[in-house]
Parts: sequence; structure tokens; C-alpha cells
Amino acid sequence: MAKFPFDIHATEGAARTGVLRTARGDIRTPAFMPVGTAGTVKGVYMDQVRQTGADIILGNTYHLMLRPGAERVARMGGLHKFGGWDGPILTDSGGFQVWSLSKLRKMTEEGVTFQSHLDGSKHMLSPERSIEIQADLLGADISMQLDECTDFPVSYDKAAQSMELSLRWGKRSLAAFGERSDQTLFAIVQGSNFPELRKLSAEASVAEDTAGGYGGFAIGGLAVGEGHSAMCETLSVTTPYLPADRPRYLMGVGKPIDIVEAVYRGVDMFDCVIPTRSGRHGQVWTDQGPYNIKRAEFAENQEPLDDAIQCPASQDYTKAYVHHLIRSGELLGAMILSWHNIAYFEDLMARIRASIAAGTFESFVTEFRANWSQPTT
Ligand code: PRF
Repeated sequence: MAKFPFDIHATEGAARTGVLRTARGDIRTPAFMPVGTAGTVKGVYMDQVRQTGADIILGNTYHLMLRPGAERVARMGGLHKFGGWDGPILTDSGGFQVWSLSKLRKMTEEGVTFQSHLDGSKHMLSPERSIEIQADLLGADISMQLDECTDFPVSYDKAAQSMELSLRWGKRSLAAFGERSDQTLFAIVQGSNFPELRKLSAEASVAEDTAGGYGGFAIGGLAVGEGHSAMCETLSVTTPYLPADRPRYLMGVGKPIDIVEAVYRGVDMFDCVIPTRSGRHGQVWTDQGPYNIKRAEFAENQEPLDDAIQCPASQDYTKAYVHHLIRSGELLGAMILSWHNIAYFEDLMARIRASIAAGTFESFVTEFRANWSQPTT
């Protein structure tokens, strides 16, 4: 079962809702994966993450290979046991984090060498080593191929070269992954904002999708500065080239409006640090967009954060209290907002799934666009 069964229950336009059945449990799609970079969803206990309705979390090859080391995680029983999460885990392959975090990276055909952002130590990631770390040492349910996240903006020729390198790394990742009964590997489509390159990348990855091939297809290289409408346009010219019966994952996205628009264009899975990272800075997410609880107007506001969300963080603390905690730099403020924001994102996904199932997603999207009061560029 190198490809997890993916049962699509309902579609509306390009949007789909269904269940991806992994060996460690079902993932209801469209799904939002809270980011557990270093084996922890920052500031939130795993049972709280579970309570928000999250079916799967994400882990990072890059961070875990540097600290505490992938071999150490393996000796401690793998990432699920080490971190106390028994549901599915998807790990990112490391290429993107090297691109965004490391110092002095050097790309070759073989792979990427880089200096750790923690202590400057030198490391190497190849497609084969990334698979070894993800699938063998961390024990990820879903591994990602090693890819190169193309710079933005970039010329057509550079984007083409980068996308072709990712395709070759995808082939090597697939070969290294081999046949596995209860784990799967996703391809990553690149090509910047060039429709022809996205098409070529998707078609070439899909051509590898033979028996024992890719279990799903990710769309990488977006949300890197191109802006909301360019991202939407690229999605519209990419998802039609991906197989209808495999899950599609938009990497590192995004804000609620980005997620709604991507589902509208046929995406099934998302991950983003926004709920936790922005929560640590006082941001509270709503259907209108985020606001900051530090604002003076909340100093004596007795309302709960958000009564509509079935989560203790959303219902049991007043805005005035969280305002005080964040202003005081109290740890609990960051914890409450991280938990609440994940619950908000998971609630949004549940509403998206329900509206696709009910055949009302089109009006859900229209209403969501009208309510969203933040710039979307
Ligand atoms: N590649 C990988 N991980 C990613 C990205 C990518 O392009 C992005 C881009 N938004 C986020 N995470 N491997």
C-alpha cells in the first residue's frame, strides 16, 4: 500500500472532500496540518492539537537532522513516539528550509550542502539521505521528495533549470523510497509562475506515478512573494494536470483566504506556521482576517476570544485576560492564542468540508470573500 486509499466523497467545481486513509488513521480532506517543526507544535500539547480536530501534523527534516539528530530520534523510537503524536505525520524534505534558513548553501546535482543556522556546522542533504531521514529514521507516514524551491522572482530559464533539477531529484527520491507497505511519498511540482513549466513539472511527475509510485502531489514554490492573485492563477493552471484520484498538497499555505481559494481550485492539504507563529505575537484569526489582541480597545473586553469555536482556548478566556498576558510577555498568552488559532483553522476546514459535502461551497466562497476585510495581494 505505497499509495494510501483516497476516497473522494463529494466534489463541487474543482473542490473535493474525502478521506485519505493512512496506516495511522484517516485524514479528512481538505485538511490543515499544524506545523510541528522540531517535534512540537510550538506552545500546544499534542492532546490539545488532537482536540482541535487536526488529523495529521507536519515535521521538518531540516530542523530534526540538526537537532537532536535524525539517528537520535530513531533510537528514541521514531518521531511519533518521541513527540507523543500517534496519528499520521508528514515530513518536509528539507530543501525548502535549507533555502529559507541555512547559511552558505551550495546546490549540486548530487544534493545540497549547507551550514546549520544553529551553529554553522556543515551538512549534506541528497534525495537519498532525505528519504532515509524521513521514512527510515523519523518514520514519517508521508515523506516529501527533495526539491529546490525556486527563487522569486526568477527568469524563465532559471525556473526551468530549477524545476528540472527537482524532477531528477524526484526520480531519485522515488527509487530510494522503493516499495513500502505503510508509508508513502509525495512529488513536488515546481515551475515558479510560468504556466508551461507548471504543466511540464506536473506531467513529468505524474508520468512517474506508476505502480508503487507517488502517493500524492504537492505544489511547491508558491507563497514566496508572488502575491495572492498570482498564486491563485498558478494554482488554476496546475491542478488540472494532477490526477483527480490522488491528494494534492499546497506547501506552506496559508492565510484563511488563501486556503479557501486553493480548495476552490482543487487543493486537498495545507500546512502553515501562521496559527502558532502569529499567535505568539498576539494575532487572533477570524473569518474577517487577523487582529492583534494587544490593541488598547481589548484591555477591558469581557468577551471570550471566539464563542463559535469549540475549543477551551477560544471559549474560556476573555479578550481582556489574553490582552494582558500577551502585553506582559506571559507564556500562557502565546499558548492560548496558538491553541485558539489552530482550532480556528481546523474549524474553517470542517466548514469547508461540510459545505462541499452539502453542495454549498460556491456560496461559502462568495460569502468568505465578502467577509474577508484584509488586503489579499
Ligand atoms: N518545497 C518544500 N517545502 C515547502 C515549499 C517548497 O516549495 C514551500 C513553498 N511555499 C513551503 N514549504 N519542500
